[in-house]
Amino acid sequence: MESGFVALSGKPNVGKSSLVNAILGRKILIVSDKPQTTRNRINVIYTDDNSQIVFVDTPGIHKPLYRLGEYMVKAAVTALKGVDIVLVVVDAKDGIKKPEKFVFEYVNKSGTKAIGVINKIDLVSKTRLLELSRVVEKELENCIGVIKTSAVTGEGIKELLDVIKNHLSEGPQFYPEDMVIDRPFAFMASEIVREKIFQYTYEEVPHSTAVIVEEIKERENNVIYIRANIYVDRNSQKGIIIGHKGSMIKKIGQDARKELEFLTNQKIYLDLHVKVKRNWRDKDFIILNEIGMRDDINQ
Ligand SMILES: Nc1nc2c(ncn2[C@@H]2O[C@H](COP(=O)(O)OP(=O)(O)OP(=O)(O)O)[C@@H](O)[C@H]2O)c(=O)[nH]1
Ligand SMILES: [Mg+2]
Repeated sequence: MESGFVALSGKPNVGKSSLVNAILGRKILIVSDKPQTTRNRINVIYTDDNSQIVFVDTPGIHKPLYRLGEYMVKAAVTALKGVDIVLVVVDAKDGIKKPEKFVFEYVNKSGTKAIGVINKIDLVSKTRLLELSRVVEKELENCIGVIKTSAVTGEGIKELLDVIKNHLSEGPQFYPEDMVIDRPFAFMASEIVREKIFQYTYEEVPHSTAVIVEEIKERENNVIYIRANIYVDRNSQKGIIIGHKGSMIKKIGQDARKELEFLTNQKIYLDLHVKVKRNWRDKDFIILNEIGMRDDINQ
């Protein structure tokens, strides 16, 4: 069997997690139209008859403002080492500016083989792509190819997978063939709730939110009971998450429940509670540990 580890790297919001979902052909990772959606390093496993590719999704590399952000960037940068290939994802619409060069610097320093991925090609003209490819190829020192993709239309996804497969070598099967993610169900559940918060709230609110699943149990009637706490930075944000007469938390809960029911094929009872922990992004290690940052920091 051919196998290997492939990290995705790039500034926030370029479509790293969307690309992993597109490759796997199903939604496994949460995505949103706001930057800094992904907070952890997450392994997503692609397996077919003769290969296994472990995609390592990472948080977007940015200049952090909070300790949470520092941990996220550290998790992203650490992932560059110890993988066989890094997919350096850029947004075709944004082009190559300072934030992209900041990412390229880390990638070049890692010495890892890189494939440039120009994503969101559905949003730009073909002429622009030629020039962009040239720049990416020039800036990435260990570049073994540049692929143009759209995680939305699926264009270029097969080609990307083929190029990755061409660079894999003989290796072990790292995970069981039916495993698609290396995180427990509680993590998936908290991420899905967080995705709905990212979808429905704005400005600092999504970024000030953490979701921690406190309890999961299966009841006699086959209903899975999930209790989760939603932590925010300030009282005003608690009000926004709850919404007028509870309308917002209801919407978040309904959407998350439906997705969880689809995922598990079981009825879900989702019990959400909103709590305030002032400045948790800068100092609350309990929360940072709970949302899985500690593993990322210590590796
Ligand atoms: N039009 C278009 N939109 C895309 C494409 N790929 C991703 N998006 C959108 O871009 C936004 C960001 O996608 P994500 O996959 O969350 O990006 P990310 O790089 O994982 O972002 P972080 O986790 O914040 O670093 C979402 O709104 C996606 O729907 C694409 O190929 N075309
Ligand atoms: Mg992401």
